[in-house]
Amino acid sequence: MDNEFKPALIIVDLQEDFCPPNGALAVAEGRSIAPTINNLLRLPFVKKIATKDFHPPDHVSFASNHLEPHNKPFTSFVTIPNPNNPNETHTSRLWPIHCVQGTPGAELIPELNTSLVDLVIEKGQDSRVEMYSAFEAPFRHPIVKEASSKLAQSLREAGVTDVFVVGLAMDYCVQSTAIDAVAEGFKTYVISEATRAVDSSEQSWRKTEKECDNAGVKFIALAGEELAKVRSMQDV
Ligand code: VGL
Ligand code: ZN
Repeated sequence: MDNEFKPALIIVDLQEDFCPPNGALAVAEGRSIAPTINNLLRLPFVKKIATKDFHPPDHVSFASNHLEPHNKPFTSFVTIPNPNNPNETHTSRLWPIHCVQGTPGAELIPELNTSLVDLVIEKGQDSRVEMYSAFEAPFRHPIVKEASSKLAQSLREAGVTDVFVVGLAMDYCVQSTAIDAVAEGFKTYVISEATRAVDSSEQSWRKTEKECDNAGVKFIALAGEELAKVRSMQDV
């Protein structure tokens, strides 16, 4: 059926380390989106997935794993090669130590109603590569299969057509996950009220929106027609 509509909800990295007051990489107002996301979890999405940034202690994105002077969290960058092709490289920002496997900072925040989540996907476990996207690392020549998650597969198995992305952080993992969702063939939306950015400036927000728009990701509002369509599924 051409007009089949099977929406999924992807909740990106709603974890302690991305939330005030104690998160190592706290995103302003990060915790405040939990009630909105819990309301979304009550809608009839065919699949509800939460992702977790889940790094080993020696992860390449931690500033502390690099040498002076290029090891300042938030301001230093590192050039990361594709583990399977040194000629493909990717420049990436360095961060404070965050979301280390087995630490409290890696936990989903308790405000999130995980009883309504079908599947939790961990990402970023390969210490050699940064992985903002819940689908795969940013390399394409070739794709780093060892780092890929089972997200695309599980969406396809559920027959998903449309993907609604929320969570943290809008300008990193939400953006990358949404752009990869388009590349995987899904109609993709980011719900503006249900995400927050590391850089919350108007200028940065607009830049992210533009990059998403160029990639075919649509920013929508809670009150928009796309979610009305999801809500209407429970009435039929
Ligand atoms: C993220 C920075 C580093 C995110 C993850 O979830 O947006 N940002 N690791
Ligand atoms: Zn990370």
